[in-house]
This record gives sequence, structure tokens and C-alpha cells, in this order.
Amino acid sequence: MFVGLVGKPSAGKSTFFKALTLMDVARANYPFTTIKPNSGVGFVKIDCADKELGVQCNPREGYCVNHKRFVPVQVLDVAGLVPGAHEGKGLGLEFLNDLSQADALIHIVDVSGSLNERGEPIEAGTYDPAEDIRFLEHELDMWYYQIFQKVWKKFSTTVNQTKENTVKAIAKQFSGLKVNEDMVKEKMRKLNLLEKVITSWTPEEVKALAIALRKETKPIIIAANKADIPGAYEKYMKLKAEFKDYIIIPCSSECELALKEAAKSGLIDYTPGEPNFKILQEDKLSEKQKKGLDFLQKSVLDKYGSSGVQHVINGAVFELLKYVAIFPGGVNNLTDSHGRVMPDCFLMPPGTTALSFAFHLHTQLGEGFIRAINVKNKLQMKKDEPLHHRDVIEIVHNG
Ligand SMILES: Nc1nc2c(ncn2[C@@H]2O[C@H](COP(=O)(O)OP(=O)(O)O)[C@@H](O)[C@H]2O)c(=O)[nH]1
Ligand SMILES: [Mg+2]
Repeated sequence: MFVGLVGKPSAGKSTFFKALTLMDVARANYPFTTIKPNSGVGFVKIDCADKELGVQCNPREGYCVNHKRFVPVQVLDVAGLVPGAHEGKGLGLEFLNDLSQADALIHIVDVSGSLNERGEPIEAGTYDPAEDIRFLEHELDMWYYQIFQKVWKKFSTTVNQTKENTVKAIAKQFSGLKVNEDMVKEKMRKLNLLEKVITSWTPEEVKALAIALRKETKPIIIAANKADIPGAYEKYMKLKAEFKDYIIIPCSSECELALKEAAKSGLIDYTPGEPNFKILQEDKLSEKQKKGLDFLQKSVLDKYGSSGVQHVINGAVFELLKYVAIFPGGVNNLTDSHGRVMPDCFLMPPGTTALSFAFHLHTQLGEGFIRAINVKNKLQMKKDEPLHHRDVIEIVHNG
């Protein structure tokens, strides 16, 4: 799974990315396998299941503090998108194509209203951030439509001639955008296209399908960033009232970054997503640093409950995508062959069953599946039973 950061220039994408992916190497385990400079690893935060089982886990990837487990998620920082991006404005098409395989998008919005739609500074508070939400969605919709349009004539003719199943053919053709058969079928049904010969679809019908599939495959959560700036709170509240169906979370990337950096250098003790931090080395802080920390506590943490960055990534994975975190484990043994206690935690899509989880762990576990056991209550599970968030699952298998 990977999550893309989008937004206009200077909205704070790179600051958010840095705040999210900055790692306290003393704490986190993660193999550094960065392929691109703008791709990194952030962490979702969950209540670790180790507490209920009376153990202290030892994660192979990520970390666990006070039974709060931080599970890795791949994140991509995409360069700024401006109106007209889908037509190639500001290298927009290149940047959009980087997002093809993303499962969800975090839209970083400058909620203080100090930038115009191209990301240029203007008088603070004079820009309505609602405009950004509208224009970005339009660019994403048009990007999909254009990908469809480009191939449609040739593609639909071929499908018609070869009498290929339309749903299957569309899913295959656009699988690079994470489109699958179930989605295509559902959207075609809603648009009354299931019975219609593909070569007779109108451009409006092709467009409607492209947009419906965009919404499904690139869902968006809004990070109302720069919430620390005076006047931002009121703008955030207004945005929330206007976009009731959206998940909008106030955040200050700058605050999160400052706290993580202070924690990394040992000045404070701070766990991401918490409403407080503790000063560890008072004598090493300058007056300016003390004032800065005090400002962050009062104008961000006390006001919003946290810096919001952790809340945003958790929101993307658990609220927007409705993923569940699953721990493999044994009723009689929670330790792997290297002595690690509950080493793994997997983020799985909604609808994951005991059997599909077994296949995810290893083909052999899926093929040799006998039964699954819920380790928390020791009850046996049916193979097609859906798993729940924070379940600990033992797979009993042959071979
Ligand atoms: N006050 C404030 N400034 C921020 C915040 N996040 C980013 N910025 C500032 O906004 C400017 C643009 O940030 P950057 O991350 O480079 O934006 P990008 O172009 O979207 O990647 C920089 O000067 C940041 O320091 C925030 O949460 N609060
Ligand atoms: Mg940037």
C-alpha cells in the first residue's frame, strides 16, 4: 500500500513528508530501501495487542512505545500541482503519473489562506482554501478521463471485435491505476452501462466512468495544514462545515517537525500524536527554544489536541481506506525463531478473511490452511470470517 501527498506548491507537502518520515533511528527499525528521493516511510499508530496478551513486543519493522505500536506505511511526496496540471501545466502530468499506483491521497491544503491557487504568497487570510479542494479533484478527474480518452477508440473497437468481457477488459486495461473488476462492474451498473455495447458509449458515459473510478481508486483525506497560523482555526471550521462528506483534519507540519527534531536531539521526550511533550534537558534550551516550545504547546497541541500529522496518516489508512491491522501469532507462542515477540503487524484491506490473510503471509499457509484461531479469546474462526482491527491470528496448516 502507498499513500501520496498532493497539493499546490508551498502548501507544506515536503514539510509534512519530513515530519512524517523523520525517524528516530535509535527507536525505529526500518530497512532503508528508498527508491526515489521523495519516497519514504511514515508510521500509523495503533494500540498494540501485546498489552492484552501480557507481553512486550519487539517489532521487526517500526517500533512500540508504551504499547503504542508504529507500523510502517510507504509515502510519496509529489511536486506541486497547479490548475491545468492534467494538461501538462507545471509538469503536472509527470507528477500525476507518479500517483498512478497510490491507494489513497493526502491533500495538503494551506488552511491559513495565504497562498493563491498557484502557491504564490498573497495577503494572509484572503484565499478561500475550499477552492483548492475543488480544483485538485477536478485535475484528478480530468487526468483519469484523459487516460481513458487516449486509448478509448482503439480499445473499445478491439473489445467489441474480440467479444472480450467488457468488465474484465476495462479492469485489465486500467489496472495501472489500481482499478479492479469489482469496481468496474459496480460503477458500470450504476451508470447503466452493463448492457450497452462498448462501441456505442457516448463521451459523457466514458467520462462518467473514468471519474467514478478515480473517486474509488484515489480517495482523498484533507490535511488542513498551517493550522498554527492566526485565523487558520476559523477557516478550518468553515471548511469542515462546507465539506461535510470529507475527512478534514487540522494539522501543523511545522509543529510536528520541530517536536520530532527536538526529540531526536534528546531535548524533549515526545511520542508522535500525543497532546504533550516533556522537556528533558532544560539547561540546554535557549530562551528562544523555550519560547518556541511553549508556543507549540499553546497554539497547536492545546488547541487541536495534537499536531495533527499522526492523525492524518491514521485517518488515511483506517478511516478513509478502512484497513485493519493484523498480528500473526500463536496461542502458545508469540515469539519467532529469532526470539522476537510479536515481530509483525500487517495492514490489510477491508474484507480480509482468515484464509486470505493466510495466503498473504505465505502461499503455503493458504494452500495448507486447516483453521484459524483468534489468539485473544482462543476461539476458532471460519476461513471466510472477516478479520477485525488489532486481531491476533494463528493459522493452523498442513505441511
Ligand atoms: N506556519 C506554518 N508554516 C508551514 C507549515 N508547513 C509548512 N510551512 C511552511 O510553508 C512553506 C512551504 O513548505 P513546503 O513544505 O516546502 O511546501 P511544498 O511546496 O508543498 O512542499 C515553508 O516555508 C514551510 O516552512 C505549517 O504547518 N505551519
Ligand atoms: Mg515540496
